[in-house]
Amino acid sequence: MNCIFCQIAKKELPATIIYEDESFVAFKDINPIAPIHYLIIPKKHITSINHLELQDKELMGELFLAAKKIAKTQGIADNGYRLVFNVGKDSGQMVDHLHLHLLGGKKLLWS
Ligand code: DGP
Repeated sequence: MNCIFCQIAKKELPATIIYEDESFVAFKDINPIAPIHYLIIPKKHITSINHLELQDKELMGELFLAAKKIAKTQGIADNGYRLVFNVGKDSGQMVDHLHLHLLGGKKLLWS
């Protein structure tokens, strides 16, 4: 499978990794739209939210806990941040590996 986010998770492609644990990698988005813009991905390849299985339930809970931890360590937990999943073509999902956008560092407008 030729998945760029799997390759980033395996360190076969470069990225600025800011967090890693057994199940997830988080790295700077190559095209940031906020002062802080990270992508948090499961190391397991899942194409999108549409492709989740019941067995992924615990992993997805852990994904949100990782996001909370990263927001805290990056100093944006108190001011607030936005978590976004794009799902499918109408959302603009460009990379077919489930990823959670973590955005912060400024007041975010909804547009
Ligand atoms: P989405 O539209 O939700 O699929 O967002 C994918 C994001 O991934 C987009 O904001 C740009 C980012 N991106 C795409 N390719 C790369 C890459 O090779 N490296 C990094 N760091 N980010 C990437």
